[in-house]
Amino acid sequence: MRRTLSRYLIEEQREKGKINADLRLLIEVVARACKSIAVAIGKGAIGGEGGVLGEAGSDNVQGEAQKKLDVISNEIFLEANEWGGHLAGMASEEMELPHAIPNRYPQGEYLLLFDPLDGSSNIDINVSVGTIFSVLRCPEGADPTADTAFLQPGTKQVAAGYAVYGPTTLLVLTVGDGVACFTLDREQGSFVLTQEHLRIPEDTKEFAINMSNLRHWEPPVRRYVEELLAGKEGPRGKDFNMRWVASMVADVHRIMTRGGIFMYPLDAKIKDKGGKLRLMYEANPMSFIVEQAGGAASTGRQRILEVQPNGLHMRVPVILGSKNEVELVTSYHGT
Ligand code: P6P
Repeated sequence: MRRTLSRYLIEEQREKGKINADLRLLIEVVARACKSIAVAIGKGAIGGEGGVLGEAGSDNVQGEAQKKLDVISNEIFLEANEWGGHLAGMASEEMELPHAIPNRYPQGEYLLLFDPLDGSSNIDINVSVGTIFSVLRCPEGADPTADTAFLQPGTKQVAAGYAVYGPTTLLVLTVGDGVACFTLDREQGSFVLTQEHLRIPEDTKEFAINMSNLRHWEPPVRRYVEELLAGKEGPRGKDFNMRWVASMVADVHRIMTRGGIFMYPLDAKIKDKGGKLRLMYEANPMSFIVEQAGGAASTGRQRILEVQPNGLHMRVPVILGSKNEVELVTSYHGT
């Protein structure tokens, strides 16, 4: 009997007591929203008037040109999640301020943060993109329309996941009981459990970084990468391979599948912003997932999950993946 996402979540609730009914239902709604985004992206391939490719003609709060699908994906997440009664509020990469749950709907105890379509610059070249989400509890008495309710360290997450829209549509999820991977059965329209208890090998021969920023890197990262490039003749004594999809979800999923280290470090070009990737809805959920699979996630100077957020769209350096590699490059920051 195939275990669907629904069955997995019911087991996590009833047999393990890891989640309650509200969180189970919230994750089911998020999964349905990801299915809708997968359909919207597929329509983009059709193009023409009904197509959803190309620029939306607007910028998001990050000052990044929005793709039509960025806006559509954000709307899908808001509409799917605001009526269910599980949420006190939502926050998105695509919106400056939190989204209040309309008064006509019941409020719940959770906060949902998401990057509705990460890597969307890859859409027009048909490379895998994804959705990243994080779930927090709304603090007692907090105003969920104020970003302060959301500014909790990543250790407070109760669930996190990502969807990969690629050759198959996958949902990778943790509720704090390891990491499970579900594959969308397009005929049934349901996510089927295809891997449970994913583990990231502690060692690797594969690294992911945008090499074009080399001249901007801080010395510890430069030292670490140059040692990888030196291969078996260098201090590491083995050759390394490099991958860079420029879609965090795709790069992280490769690491979840076969190990590796992903780095978007601080560099002189983005130093004033604190980094490239966003803490609340990219780094934190991915770090929760990676740590639950036996990996590590650091800014280079501290554990990402322990960073105290100072803003909804705060950026941080990200170094995550195979534990021994993350610890090595982090140790270089200490020297
Ligand atoms: P660069 C996509 O825009 C993203 O936020 C992540 O998905 C990805 O890892 C990174 O930026 C790619 O950045 O500078 O290589 O284009």
